[in-house]
Amino acid sequence: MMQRALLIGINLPDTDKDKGADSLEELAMLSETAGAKNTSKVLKNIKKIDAAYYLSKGMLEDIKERAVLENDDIVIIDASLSPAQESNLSEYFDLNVIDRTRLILDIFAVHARTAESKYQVELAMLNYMLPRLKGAGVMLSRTGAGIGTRGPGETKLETDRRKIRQRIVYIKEKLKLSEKTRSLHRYKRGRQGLYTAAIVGYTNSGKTTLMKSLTGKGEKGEDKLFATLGTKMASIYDAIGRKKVIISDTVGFIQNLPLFLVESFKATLEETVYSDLLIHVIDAVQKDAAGKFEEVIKILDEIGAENKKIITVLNKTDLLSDEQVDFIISKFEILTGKQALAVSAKTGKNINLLKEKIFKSLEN
Ligand SMILES: Nc1nc2c(ncn2[C@@H]2O[C@H](COP(=O)(O)OP(=O)(O)OP(=O)(O)O)[C@@H](O)[C@H]2O)c(=O)[nH]1
Ligand SMILES: [Mg+2]
Repeated sequence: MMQRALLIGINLPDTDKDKGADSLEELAMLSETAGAKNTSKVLKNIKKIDAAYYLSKGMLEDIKERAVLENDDIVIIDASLSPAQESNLSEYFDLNVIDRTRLILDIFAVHARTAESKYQVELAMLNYMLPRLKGAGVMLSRTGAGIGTRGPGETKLETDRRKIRQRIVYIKEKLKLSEKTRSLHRYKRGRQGLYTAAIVGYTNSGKTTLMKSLTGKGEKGEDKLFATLGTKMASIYDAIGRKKVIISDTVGFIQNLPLFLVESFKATLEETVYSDLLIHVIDAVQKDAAGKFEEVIKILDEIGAENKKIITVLNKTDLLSDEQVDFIISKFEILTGKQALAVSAKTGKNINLLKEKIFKSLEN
């Protein structure tokens, strides 16, 4: 389903200029991943957030005029809107209006494959919907298929408040069960002296491709945000084939990821929290690699994985010259105080070196 989307980027007074534009670029990628076509973008400098509409009166008029001219189907605001702001804007524009969170939820819904990730996405969506229900439970957003209205898999999302609460309890129990199974597996691995390493990083940084390059298993990477939502595991062996480390690939991070979404993915993220080592993948060619690095570290803090051993890899270096790679590595070191290993998951550059580092760091 193709929808014309008008994307509204936001520059707040206390953040630096590039941040809003960068985030808007990312919003464009997100909306493309969600299936929007012919998106147009506007960046607005906000002096003060309006309680009822988020945007100022003048901006509202501008946007409405533009949406009519362009024949847009949906307006996507690069912010976290309150339920009231969302419905007020929707009414004012006479269009479906969604925020960044709902767009991400929508992508999650379409990409969830495993039973566990479907439950996790549904849980996140139900939690998102609860405060947005009117009366007995009518969703504020206009229904009908399209971005911002989809549920995970074939599930029809419940809209009755009482039933939603029951469903949340049911899903939480299901997730607790899968958590138990995981913890049992971890316990067994621990008893066998098996080490685990989790690949983490910003979405689209190349985690799944690295997984495949390291282990020979897993899926092909995709040029999409949030292609991976569940956890996949595969093993690597040391040079003499005696020692084994289990590698897991998991959901990527993004800036302004709402905490409730992180919490919904607790079961998946546990592999990260309980692993012996993290392999943090950075996309060397994206804008603001250092900012995205910080964003990932922040989320690792939030899920309680801040004190882990970390190997940082700078991926996609096949797209850069040696000089550029050296420059980024040293700049990264100055900015973060950390060393990074330049690799290419695609061509296999330094992947054996990475393997060596993995075994070495787990020895001590
Ligand atoms: N040139 C180049 N492209 C790469 C490399 N590694 C990954 N890519 C590409 O980057 C895109 C994203 O790769 P994925 O492996 O799916 O990234 P991911 O981190 O798993 O992404 P999500 O699961 O969506 O968070 C794909 O188009 C890959 O082909 C690399 O070393 N070099
Ligand atoms: Mg992936």
